[in-house]
Amino acid sequence: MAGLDYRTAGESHGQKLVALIEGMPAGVGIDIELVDGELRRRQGGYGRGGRMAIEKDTVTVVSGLRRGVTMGSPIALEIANKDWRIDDAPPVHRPRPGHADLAGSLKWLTTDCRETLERASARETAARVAAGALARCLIREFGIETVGFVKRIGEVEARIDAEWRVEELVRRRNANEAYCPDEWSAAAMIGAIKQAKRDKDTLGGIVEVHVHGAPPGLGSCMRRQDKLDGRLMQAVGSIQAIKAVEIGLGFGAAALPGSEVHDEIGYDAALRDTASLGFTRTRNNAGGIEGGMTNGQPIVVRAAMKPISTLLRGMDSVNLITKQPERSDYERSDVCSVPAASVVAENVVAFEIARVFLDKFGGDTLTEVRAAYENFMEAARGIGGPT
Ligand code: EPS
Repeated sequence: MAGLDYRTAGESHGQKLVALIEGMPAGVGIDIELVDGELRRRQGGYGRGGRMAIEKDTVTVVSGLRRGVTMGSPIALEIANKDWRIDDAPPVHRPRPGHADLAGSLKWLTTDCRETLERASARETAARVAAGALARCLIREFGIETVGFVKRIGEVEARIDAEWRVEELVRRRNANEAYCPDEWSAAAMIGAIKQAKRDKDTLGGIVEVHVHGAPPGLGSCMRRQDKLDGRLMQAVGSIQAIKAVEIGLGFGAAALPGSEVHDEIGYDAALRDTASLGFTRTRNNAGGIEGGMTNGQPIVVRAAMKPISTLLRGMDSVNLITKQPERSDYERSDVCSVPAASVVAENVVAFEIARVFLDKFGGDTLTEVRAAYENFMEAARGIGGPT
């Protein structure tokens, strides 16, 4: 049986965005409110541009559900574009540095960058969010919760307390338009975005995703394709404008000795019934993944987003028809979409967790998945002597 996966189709100013999800077991109740809520959040966040005032993203389920519950058949989702005008949209001959414009025009042998930018646009992330939010309906059944938030915008870095759990992070994040759990930094981030707008410039940043409640043993050290850290890096690294992905301490681990990096192991029988199975760690520098597998600690993924490449002030470029120097084209755009990227990353990570979860516990029905999960957890709690 093929595993869980999804594909997307659609252009920024095409008729619709589409996500096709295959491999979801039967019997999973889908919370469309959750999916629409995540689409709404993706459209928001401080720094978004004019397009978001036009669109009201909501999902239409075309197939795969009966009375709100999966049947095991492929699930097709659609999100309509109100700003559907791809045939009339003007050509773009002056590529924006940083966008797909030049590389795509060379690849597809055209002087009109629109041929590429329509698909390369981050509008496609609406379909990814819909697929990821839908997959969350599966992993929630097993107590797995995800939260994504903004860690940095430009020069402003948030202070995140390691003690904050999912509910606390979500509550704090939802209290401001920067989607940042640290309210003081959130205000400074919004100030930085306002300044960038005045400067006709754009800002990037860092987003962070935590996954709580994932059982140990997701992913594998046996095949490179199954290593969960590598899979998360691919999934998150493929999000538009992401230039780096870290797990746990990430790049920070390079500068420290092993004694300060690795998370010492203990055991507390009182935690036996949690995802950790009772094993405790002094910290979580590993970000919940060792040897390409979950270790029962929260998974922590961080990603760096470059600033949006459409600048109101333009940048030096070349007209692809004349080959003469000109400023790059300006298309209506965002000043900063790091808050939106935190929503995308959260849901993309959730989808990948659902995939590895089904790789280990997969079955045709949720009943079988649950039985496999409970069997494993019981067996894993039972290794070693009695506690
Ligand atoms: C986006 C829709 C796009 C842009 C943005 C993301 O709409 P439009 O191009 O019509 O303004 O706002 O796309 C980019 C940042 C990009 O580089 O392509 C969306 O729905 O997220």
